Amino acid sequence: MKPMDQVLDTSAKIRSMEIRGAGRIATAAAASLRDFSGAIQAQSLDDFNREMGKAADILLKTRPTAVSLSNAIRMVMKYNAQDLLSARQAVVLNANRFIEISEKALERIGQIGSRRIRDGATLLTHCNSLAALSVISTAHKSGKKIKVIATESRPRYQGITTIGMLDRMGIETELIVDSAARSVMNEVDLVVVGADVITANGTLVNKIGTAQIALAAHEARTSFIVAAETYKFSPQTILGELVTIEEREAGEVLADISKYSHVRVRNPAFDVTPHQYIDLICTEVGAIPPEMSYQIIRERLGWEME
Ligand code: RI2
Repeated sequence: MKPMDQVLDTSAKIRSMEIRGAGRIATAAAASLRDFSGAIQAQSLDDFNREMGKAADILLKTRPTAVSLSNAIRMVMKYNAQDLLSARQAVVLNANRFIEISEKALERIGQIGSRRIRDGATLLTHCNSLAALSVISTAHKSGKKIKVIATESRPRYQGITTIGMLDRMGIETELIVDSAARSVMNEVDLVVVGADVITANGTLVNKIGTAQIALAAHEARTSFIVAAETYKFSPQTILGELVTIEEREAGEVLADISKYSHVRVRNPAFDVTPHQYIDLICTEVGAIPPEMSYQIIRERLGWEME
């Protein structure tokens, strides 16, 4: 396999969602750049920089919403080497550091977030988020008796992955269709979801359906928390940049559209939950109100006005 084929293969898997989840696509991209840096036959530092730039670009274009991807790529590509050997070493170091930080963050989010869960609580989660599941599994492992209601998360049914994971942990679980969220909300003590992007003002961008769950939780006075590593916060939003919402193929929603001549299927993959509906964001550096997102970006992502 040529070095670039490995990058193209990882990119195809991210695009098709064989590799999915904001955290997992970020670590997969970091690992892909690391392996690529060791495999390319660059003759000079300029060659190396050019090839790394191409690979980073390909990975960056796979999915447009999750900022974890661009943050991970930026962290890996932040090398300022004088020669080829040190450039390679820096990329490997950066990538491995990112992957390690990401794993540790999940553990810490679990510890911090699980403190919000009381014994006997019923939780609701949407889609499949490793960060949200870390909160849930840590609460379970600490001996709290919990029940989880999981949505299917149409159209890709990531909820089925979630119930599989909950089942393997031995957690009492109920599966509902997405539109049943309001019907069960009065039984729910706490909603916990992951994040694809958190903006400078604490707005959450997450799997389609999250916003109406947040709205239902707000109306039912049910707590709504987000579990997210700090690399899910978007530095670009400080500059006023809007988050691009990925629109995926119609075929994910309706297999055969050809028999309808006046119908267009829309398939936005994410939606936007305003910060007013979020009680807390659990990150690896602490549980913060959404309004503190700006500080997280300034302090954790080394963001500088350019
Ligand atoms: P973790 C997923 O996106 C979901 O929206 C999920 O809430 C979010 O990433 C975060 O997941 P998709 O790839 O990083 O399924 O917490 O579109 O695993």
